[in-house]
Amino acid sequence: MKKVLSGIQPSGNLTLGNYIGALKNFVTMQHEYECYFMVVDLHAITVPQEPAALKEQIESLASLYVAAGIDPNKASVFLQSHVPAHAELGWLMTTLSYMGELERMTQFKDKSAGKESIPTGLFVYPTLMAADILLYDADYVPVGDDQKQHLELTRDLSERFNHRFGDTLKVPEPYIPEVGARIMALDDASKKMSKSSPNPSSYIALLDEPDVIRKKIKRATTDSDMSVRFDKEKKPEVTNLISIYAQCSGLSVQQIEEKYEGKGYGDFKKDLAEQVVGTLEPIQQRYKEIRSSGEIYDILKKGAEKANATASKKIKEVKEKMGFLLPN
Ligand code: AQP
Repeated sequence: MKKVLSGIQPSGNLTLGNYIGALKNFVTMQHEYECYFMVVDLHAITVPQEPAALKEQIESLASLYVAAGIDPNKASVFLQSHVPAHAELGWLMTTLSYMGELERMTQFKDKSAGKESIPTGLFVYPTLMAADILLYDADYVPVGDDQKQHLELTRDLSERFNHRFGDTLKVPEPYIPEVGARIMALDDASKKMSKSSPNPSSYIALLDEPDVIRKKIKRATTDSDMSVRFDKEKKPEVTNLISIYAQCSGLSVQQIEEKYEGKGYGDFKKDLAEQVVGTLEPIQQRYKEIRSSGEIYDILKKGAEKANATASKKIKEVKEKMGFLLPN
């Protein structure tokens, strides 16, 4: 069976962008593949996190995975920090990487822009991400298209390793949704919707109350043209809202354009808000149940056991190939 692996950072309130670009695909893929879905807590600390907030974000994100429909009996749900091989292979991958290729990563450039002191972790983040994927021989990695460049680096590193030490690591493929691969901020369609944005009205959080969602969509930036048309170049804001509508309703872009032909943005936005509320309400309901039951601890324990079993075999193989002396 082909393998799938992906993760999300517990670095803030999960957004509709994370859901559409990643989580929604996780839920679909668990029925067809052997899946590993992590909370990448070691990645979250590449920017400073307050310990109590980090702990809450980790538990919240793991619970959201399950609330969104990941079945822990089908897929392994676990924390990256519960599987020591991630940090270990991360270091080994760092030693195979070059400064120049890491400097070219656009996410690094964006996240370090304007900072006086740039954390080293932010710089080497993609080598840890490569390790996350390569430990499990993942065939596919469901991500939004902002992660495509990191995945290309993962492919380069695995090919480099195989070339130098012999065939060991699987070269993975990205799995990027056709519509909604990059959901943009509600207030500025030139920026992606991001959970660590300081402006909460730029994103819809998965745990936002229905009335907050309605308000945010009502205020979302549009244009003066007043036609509901998908056009990334000329109408980026409306195009973004259509992508969200399509992903939440299951309608195609064309069906949405036809539905709102000759109507203004008022009706479109009202219906869009109800589509989003309708998508998130069952997730929020299930989330509350999971948080109050404490069941997530058992799920994470079971998930880590399975992940450790796979990852520890791979790290042993990698170290052997590289020339490390293994313990008896
Ligand atoms: N706006 C987006 N549209 C589509 N997909 C998105 N993803 C993130 N934002 C969007 C996808 O969500 C997954 C988790 O991403 P991550 O937590 O590893 O970090 P990120 O890509 O840096 O996401 P954020 O929300 O912007 O987090 P912060 O603000 O902490 O950096 C990935 O698959 C990503 O593609």
